[in-house]
Amino acid sequence: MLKQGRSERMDFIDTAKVYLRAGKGGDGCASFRREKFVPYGGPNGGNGGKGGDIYFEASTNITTLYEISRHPHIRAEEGGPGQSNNMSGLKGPDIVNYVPCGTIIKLEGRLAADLKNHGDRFLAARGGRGGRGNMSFKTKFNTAPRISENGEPGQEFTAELELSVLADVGLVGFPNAGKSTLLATISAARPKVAAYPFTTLSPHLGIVSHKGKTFAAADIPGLIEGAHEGKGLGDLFLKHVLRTKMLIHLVDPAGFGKLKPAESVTVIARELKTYHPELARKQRILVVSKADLPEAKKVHAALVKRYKKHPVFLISAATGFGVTGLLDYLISLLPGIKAPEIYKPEPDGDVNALHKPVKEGFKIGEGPDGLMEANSEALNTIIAMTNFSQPDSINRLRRIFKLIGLDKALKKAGVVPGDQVRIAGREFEWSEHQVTPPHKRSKFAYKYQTKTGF
Ligand SMILES: Nc1nc2c(ncn2[C@@H]2O[C@H](COP(=O)(O)OP(=O)(O)OP(=O)(O)O)[C@@H](O)[C@H]2O)c(=O)[nH]1
Ligand SMILES: [Mg+2]
Repeated sequence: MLKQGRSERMDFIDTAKVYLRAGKGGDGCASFRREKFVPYGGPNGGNGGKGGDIYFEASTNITTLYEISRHPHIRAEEGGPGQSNNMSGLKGPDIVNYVPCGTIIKLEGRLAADLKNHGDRFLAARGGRGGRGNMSFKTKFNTAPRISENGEPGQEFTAELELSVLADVGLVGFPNAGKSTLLATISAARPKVAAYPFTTLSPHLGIVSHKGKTFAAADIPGLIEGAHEGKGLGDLFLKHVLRTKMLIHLVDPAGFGKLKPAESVTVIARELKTYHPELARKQRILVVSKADLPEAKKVHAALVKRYKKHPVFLISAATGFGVTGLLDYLISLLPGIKAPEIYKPEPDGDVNALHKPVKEGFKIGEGPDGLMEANSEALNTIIAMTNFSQPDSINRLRRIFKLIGLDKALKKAGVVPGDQVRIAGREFEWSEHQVTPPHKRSKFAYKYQTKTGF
């Protein structure tokens, strides 16, 4: 229903900005086995389930980013909480977003993935791990831990998606040159064809099969002089031929407006070069279209004379004249040309690299209200995973602060016992009270017991 009345151009969306939030891990459970005739049943709180991940997957069934741009907030579900009886929580379901082949994904401004082929998958935001239940904190020395972790928060990113259609051959030229007619003749694609300029408003992809060989061809809206300044439909669509192996430049023997065919060739060449040097480097084949028109032969002969090094073809998509010859030439050339690497994903754009290891340093400084603050991604996680309702969890947190060197760093920054400090957004009163780890406490007791013969 909604589709009615929407223009072709509105449906073709080639950029989208989406906000991703992967699922938080489920909280761990702290419980003890209580059963008749089973004294000291021990801890039996299960771990929380992992939060849902968010993926992007390339699919040939999708041609635009329209759907995804309409739902820019993507959130995966939380993992289930752990339960008593040592039951783990359920895993939060993953979300897979399907995007067209040729979608580039930037995470926080860094190019993280280029999904080229059907089925290529990219993990864009990882769900948090489930918090540990008290069962997993049980040791020889601490057999009744009253500690459980909260689930780890899921990763959050702003992702920018950009579609750059993947084709082997790009069709370029002035409006009305016959680009769409040619694509419709050589492939099953059915772009709109009409006798007025700017019929095509968005790129079209067609798969061409010729003598057992297959390649993809892309038809883009017509270019005019000054396209790089936004004239006509501008050069917005040129990025869709950026990754092709070669270009077919269609020349209308009737020219375009006041421009003669030969002049139109230089104008298009200039527009391509202004947009991206890669387009000027690409092999370009000149093809005079509409061979059935009386002036076509003359125009073809003039271009052959002018561009001696280039092959110049004469075809008619309407009658089929010369089309086979052109396709023969294309399939002989294509295997020898490598597609240019325009987009190279940065290694640190990957989601795993964006997720800093826990040992990463922290920043210490005064906050806007004069309180001493310590911040880092790892601290955020540590605080979020601490269950502040359990005294033993708070003691564990103290030991972690000591272990990662936060104690020393705060002392160095001038914090004295009794001061308020803010760690990852949460306020604490700083004390140097040393907490003996339970295993050390118990070890001592154990040694003592063995020495005294208990
Ligand atoms: N006589 C003749 N007319 C043709 C031939 N190929 C295309 N045409 C006509 O030329 C006109 C424009 O064709 P399109 O294929 O829409 O041209 P286009 O280059 O895609 O145009 P835009 O999408 O506006 O950039 C249509 O009226 C076609 O019927 C041909 O080989 N011979
Ligand atoms: Mg067209």
